[in-house]
Amino acid sequence: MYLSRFLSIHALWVTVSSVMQPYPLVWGHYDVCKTQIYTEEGKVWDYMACQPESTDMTKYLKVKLDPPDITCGDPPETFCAMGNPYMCNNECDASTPELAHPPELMFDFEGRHPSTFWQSATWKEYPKPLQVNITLSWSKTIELTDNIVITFESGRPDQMILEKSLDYGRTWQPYQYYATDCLDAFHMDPKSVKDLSQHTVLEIICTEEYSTGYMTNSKIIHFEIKDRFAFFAGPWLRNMASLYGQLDTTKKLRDFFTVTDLRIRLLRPAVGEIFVDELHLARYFYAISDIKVHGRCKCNLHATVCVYDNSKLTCECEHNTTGPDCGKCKKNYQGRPWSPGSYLPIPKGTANTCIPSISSIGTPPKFNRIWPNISSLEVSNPKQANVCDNELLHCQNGGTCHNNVRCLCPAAYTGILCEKLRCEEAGSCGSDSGQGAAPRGSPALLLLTALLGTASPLVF
Ligand SMILES: [Ca+2]
Repeated sequence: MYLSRFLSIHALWVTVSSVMQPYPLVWGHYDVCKTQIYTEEGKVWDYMACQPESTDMTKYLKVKLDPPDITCGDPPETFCAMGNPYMCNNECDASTPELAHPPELMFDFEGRHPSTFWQSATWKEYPKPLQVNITLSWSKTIELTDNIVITFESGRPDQMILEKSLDYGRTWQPYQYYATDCLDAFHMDPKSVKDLSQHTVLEIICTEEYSTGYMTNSKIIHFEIKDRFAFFAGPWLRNMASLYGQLDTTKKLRDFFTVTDLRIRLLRPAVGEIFVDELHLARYFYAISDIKVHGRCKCNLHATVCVYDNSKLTCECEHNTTGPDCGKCKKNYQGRPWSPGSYLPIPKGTANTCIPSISSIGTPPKFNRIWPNISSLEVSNPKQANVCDNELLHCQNGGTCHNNVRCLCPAAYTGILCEKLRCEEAGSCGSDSGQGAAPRGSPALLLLTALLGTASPLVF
């Protein structure tokens, strides 16, 4: 028995070792889903919350432009030089590689001189607006971990909206408005991220910081992820525990940094003067040399590896979970409802593993259909995780573990791990019985309070 258990653990360890990749602990812990620990019984698995490494997500996106034919060069056209708007004999020609500016040049390796860039057609149809949507799609939920940085080769646009989608592009919400004049363009008062606070961190603002006209030297637009993190983790992001605590307990905050798609809506090119120079419309266009998006696959703290296969990102789920985001329990592991892992308690978090579909006395019929009896479980699935083991999977409320496959509960309790009051199931608990279990998540809240110290509670 022990030998077979050891061998299966050893096999698992070899598998895990072969897929685990070492990387620096830039983002704290959560880089391992399980580890072996030594107990009196020998080696056993210790499960913990885990997440993939933060990485350059532009390698995995699909880009779409709207209108689709807005890229310059088909037919060839001339435009004015970036540095000198009165020198208007530069050429864009889609059929000549050296003169073409296709969208993929927004995501190639930058650092060479001159830059490579995508460029739109010029504003020759003025006064009809020159508007372009650039949609970046991952077909996968990702969590942003660093600023989105857009580097323009042309002047930065006079009006632009950065939008996000959480449902693969079906619906869109604004992330941030950018304008030379926020009031005029969007009827919004100009703000900077630095005007926000822990309480207003989710506010959608219009900023004039990145739209300072045609002749400015800076070509960069940010969407400030790190400044927003800093409201919780401090200016140098040293107190990541505090940020993780907030992400864990505040779904809205976590969702704010989660996207499946981004959309850059270019609404008006840089003009730099009050009036558009109608005699030189070839001065006006958009050109972007680089877009940076850093993030990680959202795997609900159940995976450290996210694979890119057939142009698709998928979490390699641990903890008996499955799905592209590890968002449900594997078949036959639905012994308790699926739950995401938790960052708390710091530093290892809580794995919230899925457990086999088997219950103690009073097994619901659906579980009976999956597991006709205990012996069939033991025979057909010798490698399955235990329901309880007195080491990591504790029976609660005084329950005792029987043969690792069921908790024997005291009379007042029921549930796979004796986690439920029997009277709760019957709906007959008195309001002052004094027996009620602590509210779910209360240890997490206590820890969070400790982590945040004197910080006032968040209101979203
Ligand atoms: Ca480039």
